[in-house]
Amino acid sequence: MKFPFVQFTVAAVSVSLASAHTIFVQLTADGKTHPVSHGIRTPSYDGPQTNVMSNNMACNGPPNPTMPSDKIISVTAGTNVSAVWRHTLQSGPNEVMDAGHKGPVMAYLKKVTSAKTDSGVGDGWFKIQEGGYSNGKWATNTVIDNKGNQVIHIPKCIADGQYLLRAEMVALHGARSNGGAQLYMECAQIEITGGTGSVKPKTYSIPGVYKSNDPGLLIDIYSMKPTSKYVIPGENFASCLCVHN
Ligand SMILES: [Cu+2]
Repeated sequence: MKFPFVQFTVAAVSVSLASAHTIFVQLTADGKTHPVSHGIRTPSYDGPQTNVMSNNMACNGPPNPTMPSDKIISVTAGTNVSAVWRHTLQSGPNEVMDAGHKGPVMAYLKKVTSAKTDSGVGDGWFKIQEGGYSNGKWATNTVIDNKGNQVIHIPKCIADGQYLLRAEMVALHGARSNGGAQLYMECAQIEITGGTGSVKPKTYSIPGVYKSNDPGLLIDIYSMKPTSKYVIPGENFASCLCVHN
């Protein structure tokens, strides 16, 4: 009885790899979990972006067309928010992403005049959270184990105002070849209050912050050992901005 069952399971996993992508569907902030797509430009399709030089690297887009939102989510500086990841807009907490999708997790902010209308494309982004690989475990698997919650600390030291919050998960199962990394991202429209404004972060352009041959994006993860070092893509942060996890 055991052998046929195991074979069936393996077949099911390899089939789901092709289709089990992921979407940042909703945000928990200031103790409140907002509805799916509230204040987030969610796509109807859960596919990745793979061209790091595309404008759609900023806040997603075709072939995953995104829907605008007229909502802005209030966030208090110095608190943690959770970007909630699901397989599709309809999925529950046990359906986040195929566990075979392994890679780093990042979050960025960009200060904007209008969070509802700014495309996010271009300079202004700074990283506020990242997770990579440690002791054989990928940050994506931490998010899956955490029922899809990517915990992001909103820095106390930044200025109040409207921002785009770009949450991102990267799947590296196909990253042995250039362009094979799958990047998943959505942008939430937020208004930060309670910040001190004492730090002006150095900012970067998206697209531009990643290169297709970055060591964290062009990599054979199947040759890694638990002790292997992994270089998370994107620039480093100024102090105060980052919480490593
Ligand atoms: Cu996928």
